[in-house]
Amino acid sequence: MSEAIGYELHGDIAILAANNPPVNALGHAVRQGLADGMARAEAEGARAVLIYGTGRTYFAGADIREFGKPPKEPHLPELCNRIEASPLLVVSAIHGTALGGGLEVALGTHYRIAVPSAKVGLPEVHLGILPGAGGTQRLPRVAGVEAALDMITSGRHVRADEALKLGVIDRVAEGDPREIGLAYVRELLDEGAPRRPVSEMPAPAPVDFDAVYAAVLKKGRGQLSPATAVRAVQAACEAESFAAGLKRERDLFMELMNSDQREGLIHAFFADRAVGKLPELEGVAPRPLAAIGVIGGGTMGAGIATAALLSGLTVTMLEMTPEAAEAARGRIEGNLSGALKRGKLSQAQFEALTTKALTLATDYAALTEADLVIEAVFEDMEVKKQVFTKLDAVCKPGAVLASNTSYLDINQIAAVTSRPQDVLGLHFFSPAHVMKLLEVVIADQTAPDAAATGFALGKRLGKVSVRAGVCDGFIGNRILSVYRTCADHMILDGASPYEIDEALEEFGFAMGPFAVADLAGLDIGWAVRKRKRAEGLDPRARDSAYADKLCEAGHFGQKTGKGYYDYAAGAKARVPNPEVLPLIEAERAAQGITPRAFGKDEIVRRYMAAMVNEAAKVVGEGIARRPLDVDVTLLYGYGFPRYRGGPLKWADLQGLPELLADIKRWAAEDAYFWQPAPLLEQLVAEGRSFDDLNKEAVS
Ligand code: TC6
Repeated sequence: MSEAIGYELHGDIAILAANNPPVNALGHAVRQGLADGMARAEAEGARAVLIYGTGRTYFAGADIREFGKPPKEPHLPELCNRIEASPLLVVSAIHGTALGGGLEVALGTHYRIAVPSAKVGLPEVHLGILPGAGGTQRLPRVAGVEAALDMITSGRHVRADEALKLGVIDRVAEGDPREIGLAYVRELLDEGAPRRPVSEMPAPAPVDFDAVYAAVLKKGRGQLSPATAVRAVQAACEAESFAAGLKRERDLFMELMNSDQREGLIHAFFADRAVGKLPELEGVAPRPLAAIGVIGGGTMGAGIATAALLSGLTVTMLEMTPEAAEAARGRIEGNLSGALKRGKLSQAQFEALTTKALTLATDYAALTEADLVIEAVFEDMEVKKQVFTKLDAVCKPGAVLASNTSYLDINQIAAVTSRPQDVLGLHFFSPAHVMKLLEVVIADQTAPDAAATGFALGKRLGKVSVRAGVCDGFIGNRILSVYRTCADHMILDGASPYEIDEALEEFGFAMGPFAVADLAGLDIGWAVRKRKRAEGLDPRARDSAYADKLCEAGHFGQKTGKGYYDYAAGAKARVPNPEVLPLIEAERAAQGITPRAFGKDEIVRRYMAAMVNEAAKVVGEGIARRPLDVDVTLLYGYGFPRYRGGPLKWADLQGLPELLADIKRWAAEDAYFWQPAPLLEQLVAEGRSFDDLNKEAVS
């Protein structure tokens, strides 16, 4: 017997107890242990088998770390069939989560009991695959096609009460999984309940699978796994036998298993969990965090305050005037009423948050007791310096002082205080109570426990926190500014904003860069361009003024109804603004450029190469610690398609030598913009990948 599965004969009931922390993943030892345990129970004359998990959960799924490696027998599909075919009565007792292969094992058993807090689901589509151990064949037989399609294509976790209604589980009972499981098995034996293999249940009636397939494909924005899973469920209804349905499921599963999308999504899964693991902060305790201050109650400040209130922190909101403070309260209440409407907050909680937990102030003295203060004031170095000088004067010793700047130098800001060790950047993304990304920007003198406090705040607010170093734009905005510039160059050379948006939306971005610019407000880019010109552009840098003309005409994007697009018929019904192309043509003429055609592939390749090249510089300079930090930043803050894993995972999958060759080729037309990143050149020379760097950093 494998140690991963404990075996015990309790009277005439054999008990198989999974013991593979932390989540009882169904790795090789667990699968072998289950197969051996079934055989032993049958050989020792047991009448029934109970399967449950020790520790925090039933099986949370196949062991994802085994994906991409040669599979070892017993394979999960055969194991589920083996369990189901046993002449003994087999029962699962579920607590924690029964996910993916975990739920498939449970569906291979004849009866299922769960504790009320348990959740079940088939989340494989989030990993770029589909349930490949009979889940697409068994779930529709117990829950019906509609419910199975919903669970399998969404991957959502279903609570025990709903799972009971759907027929996925047979009973819900409070208690220890072993005890409730044993009692249930005893009851079933006593009443002479029959074995109940799901594979012997009748095939469910088909639905219009072509229509479902098309709808799911569209919703997935290029992600293949949910739509492919629809075809597997179709086989449950239409295949000539259960075995034929399983075969179809297997074929589709293998197709997805061998896809880049599977690699991308599994990379994203592990990157999510690795991003917060920073060796330099291991064992460093964060400072206490109960009361925070937010300076500036605009969209960003109000969003940060909302997130903090929702996490149970008390917030002092500082504004310049009582009127501005009241306006900030209005914004916060507006945000919170969204949570109220969605049922995430009760009316009583809403009132407590907006009265007791939130204090409005116009005097810095109100911040003396704050454990951490975040400023979200106007993006101007002099203004920020004034704020930090005042904070330095009033805040208690040890308070963490944070700036929400999106590109300014945190070292300069820290330098105006007498306590640079307490200063860091906390770069939120708007709307801050919704967007998951937080860049924790560590300045030269930031103390480890101040940094740890930044991460602790991120965790408390439910954010994905990425450590960033100081530079213009940190990780995300620095890379953004380069790929945006690449898009601007393509426009000068002949592409239209609409072609570029279309190509990138087909690539999988939620929105193309020009639609994003319209959403964010064209005035933001205009201000940055003015600042950069004032600082002095490198004479080799290409510049253009057509976008300024759009702003001069009062077109700032969605908020004014027009930008690159015209929004007269609503945000979703955007149409190209007819004023844009003539402005671009005039700019090309003024610069003596003869426009040429750009295909979608070239648009994507150049845009992505610019992104990857700058990302490699960001990693090479230590602004991001590992390639995966860049990937996570782009996934959570910039609408990068998760099924591609992030820009540096995408680059690995494309092949770094080919990408570098393209960059060098384009350098012949613009050597200033296309300067290859030293790290990219080094990796190509050494035959290594970005993921090799991730693995070295994690191991
Ligand atoms: C499948 O089953 C396919 C079947 C078809 C086969 C033919 N494997 O998330 P946490 C690790 S596909 C390996 O922080 P939580 C995780 O990396 C699978 N490792 O905890 C982390 O390790 P670290 C379908 C796994 O309490 C540690 O466990 N199943 C796996 O916030 C703790 O994880 C899923 O997709 C795994 N399957 O959430 C479920 N799962 O400490 C995926 C976790 O070294 N898992 N780890 O960083 C989850 O959704 C969550 O982990 C959770 C627990 C809800 C189970």
